[in-house]
Amino acid sequence: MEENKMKNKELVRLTTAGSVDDGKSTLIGRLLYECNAIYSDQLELLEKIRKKNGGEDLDFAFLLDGLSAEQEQGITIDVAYRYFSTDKRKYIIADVPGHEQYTRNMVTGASNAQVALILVDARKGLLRQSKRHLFIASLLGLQHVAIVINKMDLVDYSQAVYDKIKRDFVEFSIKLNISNLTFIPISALKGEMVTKSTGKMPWYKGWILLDYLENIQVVSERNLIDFRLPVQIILRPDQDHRYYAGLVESGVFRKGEEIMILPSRQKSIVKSIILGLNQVKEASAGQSIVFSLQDNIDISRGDIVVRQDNLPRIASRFEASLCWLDKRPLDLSRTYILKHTSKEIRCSLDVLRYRINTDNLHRKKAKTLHLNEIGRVIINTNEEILFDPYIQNKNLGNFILIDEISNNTVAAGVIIKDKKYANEDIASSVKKKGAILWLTGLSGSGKSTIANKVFDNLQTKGIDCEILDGDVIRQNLNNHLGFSKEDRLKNMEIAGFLANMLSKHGVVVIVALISPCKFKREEFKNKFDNFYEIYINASLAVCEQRDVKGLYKKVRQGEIVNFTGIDNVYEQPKTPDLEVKTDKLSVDEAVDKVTKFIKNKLKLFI
Ligand code: ADX
Repeated sequence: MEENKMKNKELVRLTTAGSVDDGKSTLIGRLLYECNAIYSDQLELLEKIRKKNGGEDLDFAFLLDGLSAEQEQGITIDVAYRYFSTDKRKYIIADVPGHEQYTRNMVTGASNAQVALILVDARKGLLRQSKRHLFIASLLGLQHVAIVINKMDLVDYSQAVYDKIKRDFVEFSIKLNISNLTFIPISALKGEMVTKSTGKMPWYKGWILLDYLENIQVVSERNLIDFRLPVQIILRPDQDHRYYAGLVESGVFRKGEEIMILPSRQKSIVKSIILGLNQVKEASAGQSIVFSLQDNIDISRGDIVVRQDNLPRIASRFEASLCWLDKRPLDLSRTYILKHTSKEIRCSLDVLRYRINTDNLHRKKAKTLHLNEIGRVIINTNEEILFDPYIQNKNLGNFILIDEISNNTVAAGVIIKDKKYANEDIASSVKKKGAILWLTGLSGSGKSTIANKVFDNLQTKGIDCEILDGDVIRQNLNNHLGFSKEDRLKNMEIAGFLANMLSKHGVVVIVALISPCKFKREEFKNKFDNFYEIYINASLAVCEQRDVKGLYKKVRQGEIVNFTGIDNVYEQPKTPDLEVKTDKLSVDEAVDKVTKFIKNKLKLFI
């Protein structure tokens, strides 16, 4: 009966974080003590210490500190887990050291916690470490964060002090993704507002810490929707039977259901599920099972069992937030081992997009990440991995990086799902396609300007693109060509040839060429895949008035002959795929029009 009661209690995982000396050990000791989780011999020891030191309060810090290896250094060095329970809930506290250099431990402690208690010394307020801890809590998507303002006894239980600290934290956390932020003023040493209140802070109308812990809603972290089961071991008890073992990372796995194996996409029906020693009808997130399938299909370690109508993403390039945990800084020229679910794959960190300054949340360009620094990276893996974004499914969205030589865990990361990431993904499908945007029009109509800006738009979305500009091609390849009809045709031929070659390899090529010959453009349209004729149209008068390069002036002075639109014909497109009237639109509008056009053609989300 007793045991049953224990079993049914809801489990709450807490992580604590704070700075050195803010009284974390005292708080945890106090919680354990008041929830009767301290042994009598430990209590006797505390009593002895109190008498020896002549203090009036038991010093719980001794209790915890005495247990770990930190006495000499005066700091706790590893994550230690403590347990206590109330009538209602069971608690596991990850006791995470406050020293900034141990961010690594905070990541470990917080990665499976539902609640973070961030301790603050009332006399010191919001410190760098608190900011870092808040940031990590938001990065790891913790459901609840409580700012526990300790040592209120040392500031005369002052409301003004509390208000100021609260204001500072709120201001800082606005930019963070933390849904539930709570503030609790306490004195761990005096036992005020930890499990009870003795009325020292009548102005405070919020939770007592323990009541807060007892009452917050802890939604199960388990994702029961997206069924994912990475295969860890393949068992062959005899020739005819094959069993597979693995942990149901998320979702529910049922006997008799059709499943799909990734990456091979083979399908089968679940024949049996064994949990412990029993055959069961279903297994859910968090359970390690053995199962068999109706068909004898080839499955390897690291394959993932899913349902066909709910697939994870498959990619060898993705964007992630990374917390660097090694003394040796990140080296972009090296490879690392990415450990994700049951797979270990070699990877390189392609791009360090930025580093986050956790003091002010600014993003900064950086060449590397040092110990405890956090940044946004793009990772390339040697093989495709199957994943979900972290916010959707923690288990399939997190990974660690291992140094192959030292075997150290050098970083912990979460795979991001955001707009940019989605574009990365789509960009790779565009890669297979490629396209030619052929901008034709008079000199001065705006072809190069538009080409450059559209290029920038596409490139920032991770799309491979290139510009072939008439001036540049002529300078580098075709400087033997002049402006006769014949030479212009040759010029077009060469540009068309290049564009087609590049686009076949998945590049979006933006050509900016007067290309006055209609039949040649038509020929390209028929010959090349994804060729789009875009007419950059401005009247001759407008082009001449702009005269960006001063050429029209020279023409009028007789210094240039055969000039398009003046003494050399420009054959307007009759049915261009797109017409952009640059004498009616602003540059931005024109660029927007072309960008939207290509976006639509290639189904991009820009
Ligand atoms: S095309 O007619 O052969 O397609 P292209 O786009 O490569 O022309 O080159 C045009 C550029 O060459 C113009 O932007 C201008 O700077 C320069 N240019 C020099 N002479 C002429 C000319 N007679 N006609 C047109 N452009 C000229």
